[in-house]
Amino acid sequence: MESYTGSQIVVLEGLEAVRKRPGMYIGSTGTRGLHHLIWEILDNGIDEHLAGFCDEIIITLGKDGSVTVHDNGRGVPVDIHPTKKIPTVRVVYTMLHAGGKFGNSVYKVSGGLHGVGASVVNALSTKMIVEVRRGGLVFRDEYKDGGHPVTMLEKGMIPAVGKCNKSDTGTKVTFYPDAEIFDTVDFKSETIRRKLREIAYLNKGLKLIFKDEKHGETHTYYEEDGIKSYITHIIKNMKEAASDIAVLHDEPIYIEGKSSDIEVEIALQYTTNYSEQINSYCNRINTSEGGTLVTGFKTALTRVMNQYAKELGMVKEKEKLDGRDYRNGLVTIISIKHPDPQFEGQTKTKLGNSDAQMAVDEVFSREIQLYFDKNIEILKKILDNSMRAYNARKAGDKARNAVLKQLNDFDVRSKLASCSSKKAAECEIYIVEGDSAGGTVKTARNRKTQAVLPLRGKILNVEKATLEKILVNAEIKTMIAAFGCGIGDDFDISKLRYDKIIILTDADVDGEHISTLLLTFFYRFMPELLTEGKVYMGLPPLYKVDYNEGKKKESRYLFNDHELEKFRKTGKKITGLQRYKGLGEMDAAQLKETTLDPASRTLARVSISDSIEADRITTLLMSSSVPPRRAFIMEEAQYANLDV
Ligand code: 1YM
Repeated sequence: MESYTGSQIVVLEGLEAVRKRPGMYIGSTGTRGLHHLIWEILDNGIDEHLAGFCDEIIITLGKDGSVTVHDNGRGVPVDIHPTKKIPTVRVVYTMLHAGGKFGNSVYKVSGGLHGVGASVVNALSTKMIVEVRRGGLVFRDEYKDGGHPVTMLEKGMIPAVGKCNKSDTGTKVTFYPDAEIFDTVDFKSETIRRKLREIAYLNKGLKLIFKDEKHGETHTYYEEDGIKSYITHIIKNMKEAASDIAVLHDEPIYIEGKSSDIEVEIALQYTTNYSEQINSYCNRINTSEGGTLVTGFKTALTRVMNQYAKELGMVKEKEKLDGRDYRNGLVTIISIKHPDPQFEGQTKTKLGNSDAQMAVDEVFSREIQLYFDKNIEILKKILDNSMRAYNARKAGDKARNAVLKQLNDFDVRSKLASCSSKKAAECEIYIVEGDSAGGTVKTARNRKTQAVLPLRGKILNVEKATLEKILVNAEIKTMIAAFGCGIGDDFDISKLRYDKIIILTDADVDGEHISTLLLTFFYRFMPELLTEGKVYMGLPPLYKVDYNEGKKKESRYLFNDHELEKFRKTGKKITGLQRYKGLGEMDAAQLKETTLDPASRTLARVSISDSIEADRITTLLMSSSVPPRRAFIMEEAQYANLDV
């Protein structure tokens, strides 16, 4: 066996660092971090598609717990790397790369946790096999135990293991995640399917085949029309949720163009809905905090529409329509490809490049005018709709101002048990289902830092209602007043009085329904609460077991049936088992220990990880059937980034 070269030893030290602090590289060692391994390998295949060399990727979930990603691109180079002096493929799979920028592909992914590189996946796997087809030969490089090469080099090169057709090229990577690193190594088919669907929408012409051997199913994702079909998908979901929503024009409008080095793609369609929805992506990364690409779009739309409104004489001189009116009912996807994206903001999902603003503005205003000049009837319908929005807004402003004025201390004091500290950074608010549980929480809480707002009954379904209607609801009014940061267009997160908003409901269908309604309300009117990670779910335990540990009597809380099952397998002698039907069954001391005390409670942070998911939250789940709602809460808790 050839000995490692000097650089190879440094390499393994790098991968060892990944094993020591995996969270730093993949976010968490929970379900989310586990799936991140797939996205990481997949990203390289998608980069190859963006570079124009790959049109099919097969993802296989093996029965043996492995994942295989196979693309038909050029194949990772196997020649000797000019500076590292080992085969390039080994450099890619064993060396850490800052920011993941590697190779010369123009549009590399480099935001958030993306692009940490394939070597991180290798570091966190017990076994990894990379098979490259290139130049009529098949190469195979294998690693074990977190990136240690198994394949012996011959004259410094990876030996070919077979021949293939010269035109048959590609990269196939198989890995086995390390069960000692991850809390679970159980991949979720549903999560993979949802991600592949989004990738297909954002990469038209790329075929993604998911072979789910665990369930004996195959799914293919291919969207010839890319983001245009994405719009259709979103609107279909909206209609399922609220049957009275219609479109103003039959087909989504699709625009594409290039300005400098920036490729711009926009799809949009107007609906009769009240709200607007803009999903934006840069190099396929969901820029959920928006940024320059969204600003460019909004400015251009307002300018172009103002001009048309004036030319067509549809708006009187004294009426002052603004951007909000022109975006009323609008569903838009903006997707750009930028050679050097700068991601900013709290969650690194806000695009900062000013040239992106100019590119989107230029491409959109040029192309939309060409479109409207040919489709004047559609333009008129949109302008009519904007005019209606303007009139409703004027009427609504009056009503809203009246309601907001009423939000005085009396309203809040009647329901809210506030905390004495005025320092937002240390304060938390518990929104608790039911008056009786609310009462116990009030007794058990830390009065200095923990405020309690009990919710009586169900809050109204906010998806279909206008803001004016919603503001009539007493529970919601109290909540807005307690948060202190306004709502809708007036929302200002810097005024939020609490660092954490913690939803505490029973672990039953009603509880799930209430939390879904609350999350939907936040998502629609205070989305920053979610994007800034301010919202948490309290996770009260489902069981308390008393057991004997040798001669000592011990007790422990368990959160679900799975944990109980696991506990039973330990063979410990169980002397008592209590199942909590609801928060109301816990006494103040138990509630304090399990859900209030920061030292011992378990919270799940609620996040919106991708926009299809966000879209699913607001639309599908608000339909009248109960099962999909439950699915959301369960999944969200599972995805949650646990903060113990
Ligand atoms: C299943 C995962 O990694 N495909 C893949 C990776 C690369 C290439 C092609 C590639 C890139 C370039 C030139 C280039 C990578 N190559 C490198 C590096 N699929 C998967 N397919 N030739 C081939 O970017 O110039 C890193 S990734 F650095 F070696 F070029």
